[in-house]
Amino acid sequence: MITRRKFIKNTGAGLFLSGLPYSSKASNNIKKYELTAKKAKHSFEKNQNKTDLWLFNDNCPGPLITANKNDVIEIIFNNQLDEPSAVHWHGIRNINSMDGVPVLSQPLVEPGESFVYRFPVKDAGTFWYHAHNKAWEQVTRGLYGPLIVSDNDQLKEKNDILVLADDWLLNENLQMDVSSLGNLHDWSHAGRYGNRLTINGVFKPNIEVFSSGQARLRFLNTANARVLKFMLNDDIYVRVIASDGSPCNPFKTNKIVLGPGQRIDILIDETSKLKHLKEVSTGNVLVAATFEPKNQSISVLDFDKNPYYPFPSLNNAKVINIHMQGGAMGNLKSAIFNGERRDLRDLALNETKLWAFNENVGDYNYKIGNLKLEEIVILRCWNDTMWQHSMHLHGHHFWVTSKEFEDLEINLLRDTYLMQPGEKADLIFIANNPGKWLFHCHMLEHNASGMIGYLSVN
Ligand SMILES: [Cu+2]
Repeated sequence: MITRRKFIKNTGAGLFLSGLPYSSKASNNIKKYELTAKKAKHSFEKNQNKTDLWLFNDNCPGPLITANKNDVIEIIFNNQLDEPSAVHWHGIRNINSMDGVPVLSQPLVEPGESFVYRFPVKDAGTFWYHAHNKAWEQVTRGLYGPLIVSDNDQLKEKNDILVLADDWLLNENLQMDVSSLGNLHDWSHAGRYGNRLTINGVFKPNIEVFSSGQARLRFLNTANARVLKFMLNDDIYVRVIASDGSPCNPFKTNKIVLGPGQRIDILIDETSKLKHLKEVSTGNVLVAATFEPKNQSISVLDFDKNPYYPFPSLNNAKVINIHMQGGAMGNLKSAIFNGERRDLRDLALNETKLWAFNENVGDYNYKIGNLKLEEIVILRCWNDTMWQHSMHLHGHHFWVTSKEFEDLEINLLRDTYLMQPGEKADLIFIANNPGKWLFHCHMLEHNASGMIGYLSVN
C-alpha cells in the first residue's frame, strides 16, 4: 500500500528525530495513525438525512488520536479532496516543519498526495487537529478531530469524557449552506454563524458516564466563529483544571466559555449528579447533551496541577505591540496589502480583506517580528475593533490574565485567548521553539481576511 502512494518531498520528517528541539526525554512509543481527507456523508441524527461533508476517515469528528506524554505520533495524511490541504496540530508545541501551515512550514499537500507528520508530544492535555488550508471552508465542512495526550493511559477505564462542540449552518434537509461560505458580511462582522449545535458530531447526544465517582470533561470548540457558553444541570459550579491542554490552578465557574479553538477541562466530583449540558451563548437555553449514568465505578482521577512552566519574570522582556484593527464599524480607513496602502473599502470589495495587525493586512507571508531563541516576549494586544477575536499562537503556550470567566481575573497558560472588543491583553511566553510561528485570529473568516501574521524565532 505504502509504495503506491505518492509522497511529497518531506525532509523534516526524516530529520527531526536527531534534532528534537526538546530532546531531554526519550520517547517511549511511536503511535501510528492514518488520516484520509475526503468527501463523505454523515448522520447528525439517527434516521435523518445524511449530510455531505468533508471528513477525515469518514468520521465526524475525525478519529480520536491518543498518545501518552513523550510518545511520538506518526500520522500518514492522505489528501483525497479535490483541492490542496495540510493538517495543523492545534496546541502541540511542535517541530516547526510538522506544524502544518502551508507556505510557512510545509508545501501544500496536493490532491492524491500524502504527507507524513511525525512529532513528539511533550504535554498531557486536550488538543485537536484540523485542516489549515482555506480553513474557513475546510474546517467548516468537517475536517478536524480531537487529539488527547494522557499522563498514564487514564482514558481507558476512567470517566474521561470528550465534549467536542461545533456550530453548523444547515438547511431543512440537513445539508450545509455552502452558498454563504465566503460571504463578505459574515467576514466583516463576527464570522459565519451556524444554526445547529453538535456535540461529538451529533445533535443532543446521550453521553454515557460511570454512575459514581469523579469525571473529567474535556470541552473543545471547533466552530469556525461562534463563541460557546456551556452550563451543567441547573448552572452548577464546576472546577476548571486545564485550559488549552495546560494544567491550571483549579478555579470554580458555572459558565464554561470557549472561543473557537479553545479547550477547557473540568472536574466533576460526583457523576451521579450529572443530568444535562446546556448551551447559553445566544440567550436561548439549548439542551446540548444529556448524561446517562451507567455501571458503578469509584474512580478518582489524577490530574496534573502544574503548568509546564511558571509565569516568567518580565525583566528584559521584549514587547511587541499588536494593534488589532478593521472589520465592520471599525476605525481602520486604509491598510497595507502586498506592500501598497489601499482604502479599506477597496480591500473589502476587491480582495475580501478586512482586518489588520498594525495597519498591515496579514497572510502567511506577513512577518510580525523577529524573536531571539529563549527570549521572553510580551505580545501586547489591543483589540481595537467592535468584535470578539480568539487569538491563537502556534508552537508555544502563553500566559495571560484571563477575563474570560465573568468577574474572575485569573492567570492561565493558553494557546488561544478570547478577547473582547476594546480589550488590551499581554500574551507572555518564552520563545523557546525555533521556527516561523503563526499568530492569528481563530475566527476562521477573520484570519482569511487579514488578521494573521507570523513570528520568527531564531
Ligand atoms: Cu477574529
